[in-house]
Order: sequence, then structure tokens, then C-alpha cells
Amino acid sequence: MEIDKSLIAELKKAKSIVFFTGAGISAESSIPTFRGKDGIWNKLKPEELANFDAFMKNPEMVWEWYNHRKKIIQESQPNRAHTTIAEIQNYFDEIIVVTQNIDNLHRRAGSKKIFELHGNIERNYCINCKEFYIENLDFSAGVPKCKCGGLIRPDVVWFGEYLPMDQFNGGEKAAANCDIFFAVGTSAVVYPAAGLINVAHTAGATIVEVNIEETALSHIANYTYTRKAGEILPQIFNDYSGSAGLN
Ligand code: BV8
Ligand code: ZN
Repeated sequence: MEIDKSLIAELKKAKSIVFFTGAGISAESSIPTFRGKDGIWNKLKPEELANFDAFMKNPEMVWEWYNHRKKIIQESQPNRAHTTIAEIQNYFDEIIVVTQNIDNLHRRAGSKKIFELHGNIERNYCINCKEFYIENLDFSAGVPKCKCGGLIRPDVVWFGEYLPMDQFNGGEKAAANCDIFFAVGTSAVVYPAAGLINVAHTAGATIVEVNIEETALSHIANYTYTRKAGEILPQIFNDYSGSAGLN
């Protein structure tokens, strides 16, 4: 697939680039997406798992689901989409990652400026005293408990829960001030996160969509690359560095 020369020209002028990412950027790291054809939520209903009531009703089941995902994530590696975003940090004034993912792969790939809108599966906290637990939790007596007796939960944002304001505000500011906004591997159906694409568009940023299929927001993209993120992002920035004489 040919990369638009006009996009390369825009990259050469760009100061600030945002990568807004969803589960699709981690698909090539063998982490299942939510809504794609093999999405995990085709089988399990998100309402039954990713919400606080479900956790209070059946914490064992919700923890089983997260431990299953943790295991997949621990056995996975960042792919070329994650590493490309990390590598180009030296070429531009500002590369900001605003991710909906909880898999920590952007950080493991070396990205420095990351806003995590939906939390991080490697962090947990007590629902009672809010104490954070990062290290391995003790499941020997069932659902892990805090020293205060409260249940420990994953530090991820469930449906009906507010996003961490510092992360969302940071992501929103980045979207409102960037020159180019890449939307990579997201179905753009979960709000308020997906609203950041509109924020960037309204602020006049160039929108580049990278997805293997059309999405709810493809109509506002200036460029759409219907290819795997792990293939097209390296190609875009290969073409860019070639034309900018960085190779
Ligand atoms: C909130 C938990 C305020 C963590 C998740 C009606 C209209 C609008 C909004 C709502 C509504 N009803 C309810 C709401 C609000 C709700 C919402 O948006 N619901 C949607 C589903 C309708 N939002 C919320 O509840 C949010 N909070 O609004 O708070 C509030 C507070 C109190 C009271 C009232 C309001 C909280 C949202 C966060 C929910 N948590 N997960 C976890 O376990 O992971 S959501 C879940 O979806 C994940 O977090 C994920 O990040 C998110 C988005 O999914 P994607 O990342 O886009 O993944 P998906 O599988 O969908 O798509 C993957 C894409 O990749 C596909 O397009 C595929 O084609 C593509 N792809 C695949 N392979 C590749 C690829 N692309 C490129 N390369 C590849 N190789
Ligand atoms: Zn506690």
C-alpha cells in the first residue's frame, strides 16, 4: 500500500503527534481485541464482566477473567506498531500516546509520554481504603484482600466509571494541540475516550486512521490505511525518515 506523499510532507512539518490507540494495536502481539471477529466480547458480555456490580456480585469470576488476560499479556511482546511509536520519539518535538489499552505494551516498547485512559492491568487497589497493590496478589484464599479487609480490584476503568481525570485531561489537551492525530486499532465506540478523535478534528489536526476495517469515525479521517498497524506504521515512518534524510 502506497503512503500518501502529502502525509509525508505533513509529517515533515509536524511538531506534535498523538497516537490514540485501542486493542487493535495489540492484536499482533496475540492479545485478543474486544469487538473484532475473534473479539473476547463476542463470547462474554462486557456488562457481565467489566463493571463494578459484576465484580461485587461475583469477584471470583471477574478476577478469573483478568488473570486470564494478565497471563496472555505477560506472555506477549510489544509488536512493530508499539516499537515504531517509541522509536520515532527522537525524530519529533512531541510524540504522545493516548491509549485505551490496559496492557502496558506502549511502556514496555519504550514510549515515554503515555496517558492511560482506562487504567493498567498491572496495578490493583483496595475498594475500601484505595491502597494500591502492584506486586503479585495472593489468591490462595480466593479473591485477594487488603490488610484493611477490603476486596482488591484491578485498576482498570469499568463501564459506568469515570476515567482518571488527570489521564483524560492530559489526553484531551494533547488531542486539542497536536498537528497529526493517529487513531490506531480502535473501533471508536467507547466514550468519552473516542470523543478525543472529534476533539483533534475540531482543533484542526490531520486525522490518520489505521485499522483493518472501517469504523464509526472513518468519515472524519483525512487519511485511512486499511492495513495492520504492525505493517503500516513502520512503512509510514520508514518513508518519512527516508524523505527526511534520517536513514
Ligand atoms: C463513563 C475495561 C461517565 C477495561 C472498558 C451510549 C452512548 C455513548 C456512551 C455510552 C452509552 N451508554 C453508556 C455509555 C458510556 C460507556 C460507553 O461508551 N459504552 C459504549 C460501549 C456504548 N462508557 C463508559 O461507561 C465509560 N465511563 O462514561 O463514565 C459516567 C460515569 C458514571 C455514570 C455515567 C457516566 C467507561 C468506558 C471504559 C469501559 N472499560 N474496558 C478492560 O477490561 O480492558 S471498554 C473496552 O473498550 C476497553 O477498555 C477498550 O479499550 C475499549 C475500546 O475498545 P477498542 O480498544 O476500540 O477495541 P475493539 O475491540 O472495540 O476494536 C479493536 C479495533 O482494532 C477494531 O476496529 C479492529 O478492526 C481493529 N484491529 C484489529 N486488529 C488490528 C486492528 N487495527 C489495526 N491493526 C490490527 N492488526
Ligand atoms: Zn484496604
